[in-house]
Amino acid sequence: MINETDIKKIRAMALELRYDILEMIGVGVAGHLGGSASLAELMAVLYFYKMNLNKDNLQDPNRDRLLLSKGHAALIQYAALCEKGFFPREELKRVKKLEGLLQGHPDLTIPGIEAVTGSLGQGLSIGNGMALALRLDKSPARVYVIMGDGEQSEGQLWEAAQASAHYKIDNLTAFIDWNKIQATGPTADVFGIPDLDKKWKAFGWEVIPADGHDPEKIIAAIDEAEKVKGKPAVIILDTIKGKGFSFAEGNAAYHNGVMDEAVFKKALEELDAAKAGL
Ligand SMILES: Cc1ncc(C[n+]2csc(CCOP(=O)(O)OP(=O)(O)O)c2C)c(N)n1
Repeated sequence: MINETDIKKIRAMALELRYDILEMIGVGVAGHLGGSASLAELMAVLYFYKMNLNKDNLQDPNRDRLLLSKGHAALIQYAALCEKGFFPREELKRVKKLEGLLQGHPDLTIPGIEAVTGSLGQGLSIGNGMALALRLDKSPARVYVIMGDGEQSEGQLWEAAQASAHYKIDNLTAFIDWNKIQATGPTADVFGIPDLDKKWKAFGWEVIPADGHDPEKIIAAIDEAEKVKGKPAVIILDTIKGKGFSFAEGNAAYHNGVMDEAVFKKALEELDAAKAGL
């Protein structure tokens, strides 16, 4: 079982990742704050506690793989990869600049990125292929695929979900960032997928719900998912879009919004207050 000190470290890392997101977006430029911030705790758990992935094993066939199927939230993945030392911090200042390494969606030129994502609905298909290859190689590595709740409207995703069940893929853990808001408004209004848990169950998956902002609960859910054999497992993370920034929480305007000076300052102040309270 994870101890209190390690949990604190994960919480602290999730905060650092949120600072990094702010640094990348800056003032007066659109950036995916909401769907990045909702994943901070999960990313901190995966990259800094769970996954076998570091600077020295990036080419190791037995490394764990993470695919951010909701690729528009790349900033949170870039933050984690940067904190792991996969590229210099200066790159955070050059996000979405032609001369920079980090573009608007994950790209294979970035150390630690395993697939190009951004066209929603494709990550699970890619993950299935990787997981099957790893199984053939008798590798202990696991594949983690992170999807959005808005992304659940993509048909390809449900074909992939059936394939995972058919092939009894149990070396892959899928996540749904159930933050209930997509690009233009509440997911339920734009393209609702009611009974998400029942649908995944009906598709042959083990479904595990978890509080997506509680590192301890996330870890317990991942451990539970790993114990599932002979079928795939998905963790539905109950999250808040824009978590950590009061003005962005549950607010579709910050899906890909612009912060002015005042809002940016408020964002920093809120992170500072959270840090002081750790
Ligand atoms: C195939 C495809 N259709 C549409 C889009 C445009 N798009 C980008 S983000 C987004 C909403 C995604 O919502 P969700 O999966 O809930 O992500 P989150 O709210 O967690 O950021 C859409 C429709 C896309 N990237 N790919």
